[in-house]
Order: sequence, then structure tokens, then C-alpha cells
Amino acid sequence: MAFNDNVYKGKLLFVDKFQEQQQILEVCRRFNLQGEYRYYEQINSGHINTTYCVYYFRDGEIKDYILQRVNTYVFKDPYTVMDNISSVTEYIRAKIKATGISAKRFVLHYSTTETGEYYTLLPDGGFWRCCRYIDGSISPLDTNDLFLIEQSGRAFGEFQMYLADYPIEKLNIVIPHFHNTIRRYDALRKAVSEDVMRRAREAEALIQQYYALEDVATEPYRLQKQGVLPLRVTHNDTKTSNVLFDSHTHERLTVIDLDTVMPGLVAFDFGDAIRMAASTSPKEDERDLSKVKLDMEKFEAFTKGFVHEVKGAITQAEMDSLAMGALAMTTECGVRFLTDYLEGDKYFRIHYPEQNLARAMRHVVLAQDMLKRMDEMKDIVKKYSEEN
Ligand code: GN1
Ligand code: MG
Repeated sequence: MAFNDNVYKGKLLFVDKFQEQQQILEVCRRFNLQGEYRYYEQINSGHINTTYCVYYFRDGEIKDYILQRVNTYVFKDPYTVMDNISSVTEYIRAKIKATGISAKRFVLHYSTTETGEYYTLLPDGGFWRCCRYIDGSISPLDTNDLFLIEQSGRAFGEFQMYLADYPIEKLNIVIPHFHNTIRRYDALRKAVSEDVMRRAREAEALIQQYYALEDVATEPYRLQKQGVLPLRVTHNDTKTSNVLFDSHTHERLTVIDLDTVMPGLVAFDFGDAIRMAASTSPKEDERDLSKVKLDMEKFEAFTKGFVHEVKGAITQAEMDSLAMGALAMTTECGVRFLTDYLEGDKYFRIHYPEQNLARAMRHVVLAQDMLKRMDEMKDIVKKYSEEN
């Protein structure tokens, strides 16, 4: 069916607060949320979906729920997204329960409607879902805290391990060719040649910097095609802000944002996390480029956590590909930001006009630094992979 997402070029059009509130209350009703409704607020961290936190009062406490209107411009078939998410979360829940501990705080719990669905469609075509907020959890937008960074490494490593024996062929490919770095470069070249916004000339130097990284950035993808690196169940959006931590101990609870769980490379999940977690400035669109470098302490913290979880379960070739994955994912994400900038900001939500350009500039500077320091990164991976 065709979705009417009230979107034009990926952005929500309506700003009518009354209409927004009516929709939210209707979604809460359909997911049968119990208690007394108090208020809601919009969460502005993601670039794709529209997210709200809704507060209810029940049994003397405030209960929070996360409501999301899925972006159907990006997720063309949102049913398959929810199918993946529900299967994967149930799988993890069963694994945790089998160890004798309560899974309540360690995996997401999506609500179902009266008819048992994990989604609901509103009359205007909006596709909505609802998830329980995990009590006592925090998810920092960006962080310089080494303990949190190490814990996020453990969370993403652990996630892969929970799903190591998940039947990969049962996963829906929700966005085909998602981490196909070669195609991402082809899309950039197309955007440059079409130049619909007349932005290519002023971005010329940046475009050339990206082209110069193409060979190294596409290496993990090529290794997968050659059969050197195996496909596994991967998360595919491994930023630190997609991890929930205990608000007191700061230990990891679980990873969130499971929209892009699909077959992928371990190096992609590791690398995509490093892109965000291991820069001297954690801001994705840092405009002071002198602040953008690979931060080896942060790199080490994440690597320590991640490798601790996956070593023994992944092959030597996969372990050897992790550092290259950091360069590949940083470059690929930058290529996507640049392509979107050239195409008129249709995909990633922006909060100011040149944000995608700023994101692309920050990513190329980080990727260039990673290239220079590749051996240092490899040594750190080696150190933790050999540690007992
Ligand atoms: C998008 O919306 P968010 O933040 O969950 C994107 C990721 C990018 C990320 C960059 C479906 O994720 O691939 O790495 O922005 N998600 C999709 O921050 O394209
Ligand atoms: Mg995401």
C-alpha cells in the first residue's frame, strides 16, 4: 500500500500541535497504554523517524513510553522492519531468560495492539509503533566518558553474540544495499553529475577528498563479496546514542534502534560505532575541524569492550578487518551526507541549512586521520584480541 507520511523529501510537513497531540493520544489508545495520560515531548536525536516520549501516571509512578512514527520514505516497507524487530527482540529475550535472569531491562519490549500487531496505521497513513521505556536508563547523545564508551562496545559486541546463531535467512532486507560502499560512491557520482541544487562546484574540494578514499573505504565490502568476510546478523546503526545505560552504574543495559538489523559485517558495526565514539569531538557535524581527530583513548575503550565480547566467536579475518571497518564506515557515512546535501537534503533530517555539508566535512577529516593511524588502530585491536 502507499503510505501518506505527510512527508515531502523525508521531512514531516505538519506542525500543527493540536493535530500532533490528537494523533499521539490515538496511538496510545490503540496500544492500550494504562494509567492517566500526563504529557508528551518530542525527542530530536534521530535523523529519520519522528520520536516522542509519552508520560503516563500509574500505581503512584510516572511510566514512560516511546512512540515513533516510522519514516516510510526511508523504510518503504515498515511491516518488514517491525517483523525483524519483533523476532530479534523475542530471540534475545528468550536467551537472556534462559540464563535465569529477568530480561526486563536488557532488551526492548514493543507493545502490541488489541489485534496483536506491533504497529498501527492512522487514517492519514502514518505508521506508528510503541515501546516501553526502560526504567532507570539513560542514553547520552554524545559522550567523552571512557567507561560509557567501553560499555557501548560491550553492548554492540554482546548484541551480535546474542544473535550469532539467529537464522540469518529469516531476516528481511529492509534497505537493500545498505552498507554497499561501492553503490554509495556510485550514488555520490550520480548526485555530482546531476547537481540538481547547483552545489557541486563549491563542494568540489570535498568531493575530491572523498574520491581519494574510495579504494580503502570499499575494501571491507569487496572482501565480503570475495567470501573472505562472512555475513552475520548486525545492527547497522551502532552509535553510542543507540545504547541504554543504567542511570546509576552507567553499565550497559541494551542497544536500541533496531530498524536496520540486517545481514552485515562485524567490521561495519564496529566501524560505524568508532565513527561516532572515537573522535576528539563527539559531534557528528562538528564545524571546528581542528577538533576532529581520531581519539586513541576512546578508540581503545570501545575496542576493549567490543573485542571482549566477540573474540573467540569471529574469524581472524574478521578481527583483522575491524580497523579498516572504522575507516570504511566513517567514509561511507560521509559520502551519504554529501550525496544528500547535493540532492537537496531529502534523506537525513537537518536542523540548519548546511548541516549535511558540515557532517560530510567532519567525516572526511576523521577518515583521513584514521587512514594515517591505521597501524595504531590495528595494534590496539590485536592487543585486545590476544588478551586472556
Ligand atoms: C541514520 O536516524 P538515525 O540516527 O537512527 C541512518 C544511519 C546513519 C545515521 C547517521 C536508516 O540513523 O544509517 O548512520 O543516521 N539510518 C538510516 O547518524 O539511514
Ligand atoms: Mg537508526
